[in-house]
Amino acid sequence: MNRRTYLSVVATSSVSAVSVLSGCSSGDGGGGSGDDGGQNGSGTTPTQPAQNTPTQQQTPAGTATGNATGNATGSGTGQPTTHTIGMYTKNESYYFDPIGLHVQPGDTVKWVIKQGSHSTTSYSSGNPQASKTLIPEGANGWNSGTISSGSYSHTFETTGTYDYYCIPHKTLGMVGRIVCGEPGGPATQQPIPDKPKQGTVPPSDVIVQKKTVPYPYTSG
Ligand SMILES: [Cu+2]
Repeated sequence: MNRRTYLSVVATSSVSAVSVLSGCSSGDGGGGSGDDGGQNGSGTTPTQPAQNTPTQQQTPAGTATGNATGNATGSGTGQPTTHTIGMYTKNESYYFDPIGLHVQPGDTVKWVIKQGSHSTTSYSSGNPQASKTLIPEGANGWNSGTISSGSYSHTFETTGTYDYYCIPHKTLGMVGRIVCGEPGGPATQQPIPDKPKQGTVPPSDVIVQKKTVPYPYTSG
C-alpha cells in the first residue's frame, strides 16, 4: 500500500522513474502474485479432486444403503402393497385364486371378478351365513355383496389370520384365507367350516412361507 502510494507519487513526478519502477512493480507484483496465485490455485485444485475422490468413494457406500432399502421394500416390509385375488367360475368350480395370501399391515387386497358373480365376505358377525367369527379380535370384517363385474378392495390393519367366503358359493367351497403379518386369532384355532371343492385351505404358516398360494392347494 505504502509502496504503491510512493510509486504513484513517483509516477506523477517523473516519467523515467515511472518507466523503471512500473517495470519493476509489474515484474515483482504482477508476476509474483500471478505465480503465487497460479500455484495456490493449482495446489487447491488437486486438493479438491482429492476431496471429491473420497466423496465418490462414499457414494458407493450410499448406494449400498439404497440397495438395502430396496431389498427391504422387495421383501414386503416397505411401502403398502395392493394384492389382487381373482374370483372365478370355471369348470363347474367356484374359487378364489390365490386361495391363500400373505399381506402386511396396511396392505390392500383387491378382489377382481374374472368369471361369474361372486362376493368376498369375511367370517365375522353381521355378515350373511357367517356362522362363526374367523378373523382376529378387534379386526374389521368386510362384505362386498354379490357383484358380477369390477372389483372390491379391503385394507388390512390388524395382524392375524382371516377366513372369508363367497355368499352364493359358500356351500360349494368358495373360500379363502389371508394372513396379515403373523398368524393368529380364531381361524388358527378351529377349522374353516366350508371346504374347497379341490384341495384344502392352506394353513397359516404355509401362507406365510409361500406368500401366495394358488388354487387348488393340496398338502403333501
Ligand atoms: Cu362365488
